[in-house]
Amino acid sequence: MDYTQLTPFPRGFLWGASTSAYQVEGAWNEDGKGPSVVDLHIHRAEGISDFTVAADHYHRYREDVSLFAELGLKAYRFSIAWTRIVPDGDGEVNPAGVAFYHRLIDELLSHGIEPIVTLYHFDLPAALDDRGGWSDPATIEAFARYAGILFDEYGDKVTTWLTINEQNMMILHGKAIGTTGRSGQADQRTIYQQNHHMFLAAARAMALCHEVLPGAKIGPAPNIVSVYAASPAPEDVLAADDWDAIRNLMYLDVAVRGTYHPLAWAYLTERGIAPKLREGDAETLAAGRPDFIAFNYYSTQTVGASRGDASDIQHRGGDQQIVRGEVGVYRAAKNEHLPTNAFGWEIDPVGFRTTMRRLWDRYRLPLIITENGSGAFDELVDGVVHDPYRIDYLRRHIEQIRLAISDGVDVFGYCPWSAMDLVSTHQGISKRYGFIHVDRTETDLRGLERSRKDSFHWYRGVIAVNGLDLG
Ligand code: BGP
Repeated sequence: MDYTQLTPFPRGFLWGASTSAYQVEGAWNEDGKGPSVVDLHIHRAEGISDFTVAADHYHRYREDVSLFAELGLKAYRFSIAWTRIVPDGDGEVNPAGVAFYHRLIDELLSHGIEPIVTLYHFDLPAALDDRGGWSDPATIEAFARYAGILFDEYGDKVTTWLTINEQNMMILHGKAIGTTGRSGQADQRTIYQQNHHMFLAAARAMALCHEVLPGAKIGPAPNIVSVYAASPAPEDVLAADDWDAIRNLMYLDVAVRGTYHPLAWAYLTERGIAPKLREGDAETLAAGRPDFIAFNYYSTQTVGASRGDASDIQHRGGDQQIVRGEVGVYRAAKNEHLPTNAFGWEIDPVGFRTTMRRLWDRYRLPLIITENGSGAFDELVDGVVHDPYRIDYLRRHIEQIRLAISDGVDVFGYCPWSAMDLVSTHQGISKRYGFIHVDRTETDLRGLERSRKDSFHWYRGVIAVNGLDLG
């Protein structure tokens, strides 16, 4: 519906920005850090930057945080690398790694920026992967222990925590992201057993957080998008419901309600890939409850009824690694109403509003957006990046947050991807998202100098007036 008057952003709204450890830090094997599965990503395409140096944030975090302060960030959402804290996943704690995040968090707090910490963003310790990774229930114990170490170390400084970043994307696109480790791609039954173990690990972390840090808040951070039916044909609407349950709601229902979504469970059972539940699992899931829902949003998905053959399958933007569509479940469709970005991702600000409304409607938990953005090939001309396309994308999405707030949705923060340029999960450094340009190419590290893009100045203005004027 249209409004004659919009509700303003609440006071204290967390205007932020996001990164993840392996994409921004570099120093992948320094100061005792162990290797992670993404460091060793064995399926990375040729000619694409690895994560060894990334944006060198590990060495330049002071300069970066001072730029974040100049940008006016109220919050900075980043992840802690498990392998800096416990290099082999479940053994000795690495004091140098622990000290790094104390320095980073202290630096943020000294500038009045609230740290929002993701416990685990794709970078499972390779040593755990060697022992079976998420297939082995021992990894649940290792994660719970690691979470406890972080709560003990940083709990007096960090009050907002995220459990696992985009568990659903690791399950659906693990090979492209690089999270499947040395096993490459396991069979679906194994993958959904791993999924179940991650659910248990996240539930353990939530319960532990509430026990040891009563003043803190914690929630999951899946990638959630509205799923549209390709047409009003009832069969298409049904397929959209099914895919919504499998792609989105399974992850939130387990996190929020402690039980599997019935449609998602029916899918797993029908395919013979339902996880085995051990004694006590139901109680563990029920005991871990989030205080809010964090979610990442880039674009919506449009689906039709399966035709039962290969025509169900598409690749996002021609990207051979990202498969959409599943025979017998749904057909991937192109949404003719939506433009696409340089990487073939559909751009859908209104879908952002419907996503927020649906989440609020179903779960009634406060929402924070922990990623939103559009990858682009930026050009540095005379030391400046002019990025009107980024400003346009973000402006149109922020407008929709205000509309969702006017709809009655409780949204308390927005952390676009990404605070600064970093290495894309599987498409290199040339695919940029940041407000701050980092001078390097896929193969040439140049000076890694930082510079403010046009979007930096624009976002600074938005934050300064609490989103009242989007420029
Ligand atoms: C999300 C991840 C991020 C980031 C982002 C952009 O799935 O949580 O880590 O990479 O997507 O994706 P990409 O780097 O593939 O453009």
